[in-house]
Amino acid sequence: MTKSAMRGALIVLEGCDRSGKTTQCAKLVEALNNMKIPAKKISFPDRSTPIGSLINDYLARKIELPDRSVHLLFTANRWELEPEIRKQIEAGVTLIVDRYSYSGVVFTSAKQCVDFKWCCGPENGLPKPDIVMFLKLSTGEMAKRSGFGDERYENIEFQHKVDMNYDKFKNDNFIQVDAAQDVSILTNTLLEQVLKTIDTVKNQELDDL
Ligand code: DGP
Ligand code: NA
Ligand code: NA
Repeated sequence: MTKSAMRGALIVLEGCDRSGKTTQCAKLVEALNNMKIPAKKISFPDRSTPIGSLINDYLARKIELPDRSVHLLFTANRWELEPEIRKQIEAGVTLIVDRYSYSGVVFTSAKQCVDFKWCCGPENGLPKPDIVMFLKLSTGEMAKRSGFGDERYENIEFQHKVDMNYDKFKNDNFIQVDAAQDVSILTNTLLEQVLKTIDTVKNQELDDL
């Protein structure tokens, strides 16, 4: 049986806090929709679900949870949306995702005593992104942007560990982009990759992590 419709692409933006992911995700969806390409934005953690609400309380320091337990909540939050992700992709919608499994692994394993490999386990079987665009912010730029809020993880020292952990993911569908560029130049750079990816994968199966 051949599918007549072409699938959408699963595009993920990753990076440290303050790297501009949220802004760029919104701009990409807007640009694609202006070109009449169906596209939607998804953000992880999705704080609107019951699990997301627990994650929000944890990040806001309202509750304490063991590191592995909260790790599994973040992962469960992605699994909550897994059916919807597959449905949208199959329906031809390109998803621009603000953080994904890579955040899960780099943030938790930046904590002491939680092993990188252990962190990857529960992500297995989630839809694999067709491309991951890593918004790289230099140490100096990160300090300049700083102005972190009160949420857990929002400090330079922890973000440096996160940044170093991202290095472990460098492979062929993980591309690094300079996040310090001018906002609209950065959007154009990312959009070019997105359009290329949409075209490349339209007749391919979606992989699993
Ligand atoms: P954001 O809403 O993108 O600002 O993310 C909230 C914070 O949670 C941010 O510091 C990154 C962190 N984070 C995102 N995803 C995960 C995850 O899966 N696991 C852990 N431990 N932290 C995550
Ligand atoms: Na944040
Ligand atoms: Na965000």
